[in-house]
Amino acid sequence: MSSLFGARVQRVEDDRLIRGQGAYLDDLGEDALAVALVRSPHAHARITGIDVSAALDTDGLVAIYTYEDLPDKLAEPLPLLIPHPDLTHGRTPCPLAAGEVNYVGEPVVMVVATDRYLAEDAADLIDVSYAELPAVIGIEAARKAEHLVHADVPGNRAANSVQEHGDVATALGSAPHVLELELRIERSASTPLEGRGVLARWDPQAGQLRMWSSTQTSTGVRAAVAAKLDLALTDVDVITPDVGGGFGVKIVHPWPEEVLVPWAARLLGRPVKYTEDRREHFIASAHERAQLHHVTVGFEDSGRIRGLHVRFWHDNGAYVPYGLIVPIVTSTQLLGPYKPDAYRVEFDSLYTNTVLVTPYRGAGRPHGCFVMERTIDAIAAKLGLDRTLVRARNFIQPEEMPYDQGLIFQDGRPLIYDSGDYPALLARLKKLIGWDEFPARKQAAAAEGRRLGIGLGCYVEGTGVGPYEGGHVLVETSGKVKVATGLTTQGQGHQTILAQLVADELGVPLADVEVVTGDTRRFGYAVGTFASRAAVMSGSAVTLAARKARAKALRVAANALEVAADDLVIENGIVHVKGDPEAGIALGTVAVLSNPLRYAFDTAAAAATQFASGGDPEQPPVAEDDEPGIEGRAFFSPVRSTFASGMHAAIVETDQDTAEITILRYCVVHDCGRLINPQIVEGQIHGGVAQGVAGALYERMAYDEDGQLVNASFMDFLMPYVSEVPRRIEIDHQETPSPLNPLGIKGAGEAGVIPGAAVLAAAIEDAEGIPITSMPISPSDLFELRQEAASKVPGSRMPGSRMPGS
Ligand code: MCN
Repeated sequence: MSSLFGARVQRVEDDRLIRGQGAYLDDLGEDALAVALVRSPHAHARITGIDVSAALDTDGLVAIYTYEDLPDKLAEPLPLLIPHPDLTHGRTPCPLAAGEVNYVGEPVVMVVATDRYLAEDAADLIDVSYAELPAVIGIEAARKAEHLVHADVPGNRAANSVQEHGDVATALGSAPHVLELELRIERSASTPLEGRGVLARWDPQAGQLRMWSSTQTSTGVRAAVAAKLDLALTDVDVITPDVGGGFGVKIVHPWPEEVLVPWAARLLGRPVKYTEDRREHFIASAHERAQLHHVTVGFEDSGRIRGLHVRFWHDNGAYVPYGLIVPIVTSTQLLGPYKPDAYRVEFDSLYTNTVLVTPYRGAGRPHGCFVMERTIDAIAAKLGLDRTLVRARNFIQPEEMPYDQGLIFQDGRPLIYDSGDYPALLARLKKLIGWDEFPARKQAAAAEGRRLGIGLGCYVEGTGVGPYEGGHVLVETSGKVKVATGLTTQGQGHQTILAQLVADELGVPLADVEVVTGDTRRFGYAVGTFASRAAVMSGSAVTLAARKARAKALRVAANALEVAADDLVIENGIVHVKGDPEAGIALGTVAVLSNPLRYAFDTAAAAATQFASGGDPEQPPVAEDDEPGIEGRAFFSPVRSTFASGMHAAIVETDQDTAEITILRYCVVHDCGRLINPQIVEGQIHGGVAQGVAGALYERMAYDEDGQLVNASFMDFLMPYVSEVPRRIEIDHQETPSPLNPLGIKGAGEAGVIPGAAVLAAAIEDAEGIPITSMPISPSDLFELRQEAASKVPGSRMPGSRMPGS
């Protein structure tokens, strides 16, 4: 049997989904009551009264709840998921606002009715009165702190954090050249096609709760709900149905609705469901990315960096349920493949009266990559050197691996790169995009009056973050194999790749393996899907579990065939002596033999009879250290994250008149260790690049000064269509195995998005000759930059001011 590891296996999950046979949250619970939420229309206000009287006569109304109705535990602020010593002023929201609202969209009242329309009708009739308070919108306002988001948080500062390796002051002081840059990334968001949603059923006889949530962590939701509703873990099941994308936003657990809905279901004794609508997703889920960075870099004539000092400010929105993960990732992953002699990073995480900020695909890395790559481009420009040369002169070399960056990473462990070959990646990228040939192409285009530019961006990404993930593998007496892992799936293809791994280990056809994810009934211990960790964590765990099942199968078969287990192999679902496929036992029959009760009603049972033996009458039927069945259960817990890497390059054309930006080519070289399924990895890269391009050129959450999100719909928020994403994304893989897991793999799920802003800023800058320091950039932004640049050159004609056709 040829190995399925590394094979371009078609995704097994797609057929069902494409035929419309998927079951997403809103497809479930037709019998459920519906929830609508009255949300704050103000960015910052005190609640002075809630009058529900006008709503009470609404048809179908079942219940109305305000903060005052919540039992003690539910009335407390929701948990701070990831505390950090530097997070001195962590604030999390209550499920319903407790007297004050801190962003437009914050839930204030929950309405339950027989359907969503009626619930919305009743919600419209509820009169909440507010005394408005000054709103703090944007990083500058938060830093000035003329007004405070939380009265007890001075300076609006949730955290201040500093890391340093080497002596940056000395390094900068001794550097022949010093540059300073100010670099900004604006707000964006995950915007999965399916919003958040939760359904809960309470079984009063059993005293048990069953929930379905469109989440990235069913075990996290279960733990939070059990704690908040005072239930034993064993009395709560959380099932993740098909999920229409998450991209980070569905990891926060629990969302207010995730505790309110099961609480109401228990109280009312009826199933209750909440499905977020698109406007709610815009204003009341979570955003990411907004950061302002000040960089001071000192370097030599060669371009080698002596000292790098990055001071930045992170807009964390109104609350920090997710702790400091985003700015910590920026501060530590910013260095990418480079090794400055000394590095100091300091950030403030600041409260603003806007929706909270939690990780969105890339989680702080696109910002870090933008800062580092813009800095390297600025060094190259200052010294008149080729941009790839400056990069190469700063690379960590393959022989220096494992490389300790001297920082503490997001998992609290030392930031040590496990493996990678950055010079080789760069060589591949230059070849793929034709870097050395580009100047001639640019010149030829210029002769035709066209502006072309090329840019590149490099990153290193910590993936496969711990602490653990588990897997369970069970061989049925039919020979089919059931696999369960606790983490959830949102479209990454886990059913396929985990089946590939188990089929390889157990020697069964892929079609005989069925994988279940995100169902606490099937696997109760799990962390979740984020940080590009499923392949490394669950991939390794199910592999180890399958190896255990295999060892057991071989032992049972060896006993039945009266041969040594070492002489046996499993191929096509048959356990047989090496080189003798005719004389073997079907794996299903082995499963029958593994159970002294021989409890099976299929052909495997009949086949098993020929091996029947009474066993040793002096021994118990199941030995003390054994169990019936062919099963394996294992956990994988790596010592630290593994570091994937990659480099992207793009060629763009900017229109002289309209300032329209067109991507002519987009190339990716990528190293996520050994590839389980190159086709799936390429799909992940395509999706990531689409989101990277979106963040660079189109998507921007636009708050006005009162904290109203003015583009809270797909009419105004420019999510790119297929027409805006590069038609062809050219990909080349490099495989540098990780030594930190049994499969040698690294993660791939976020990589595509990371360098998008850096690459496109560089390419536009190259085309225009104007520094690009803030992303995203739209044609009108570019037009304004052209005018600004022209106004600084006395007597020059403003580029871009030429009328079309002139
Ligand atoms: N893979 C592989 N070989 C490797 C590495 C990965 O074949 N060496 C495969 C994996 O087996 C998996 C896929 O590539 O099928 C992504 O793997 P991994 O990097 O482990 O990432 P996760 O599965 O943990 O997914 C999380 C990641 C993140 S953090 C976000 S955000 C994101 C993303 O995945 N959200 C997504 N990709 C998404 N894709 C879809 N369709 N929807 C989302 O919400």
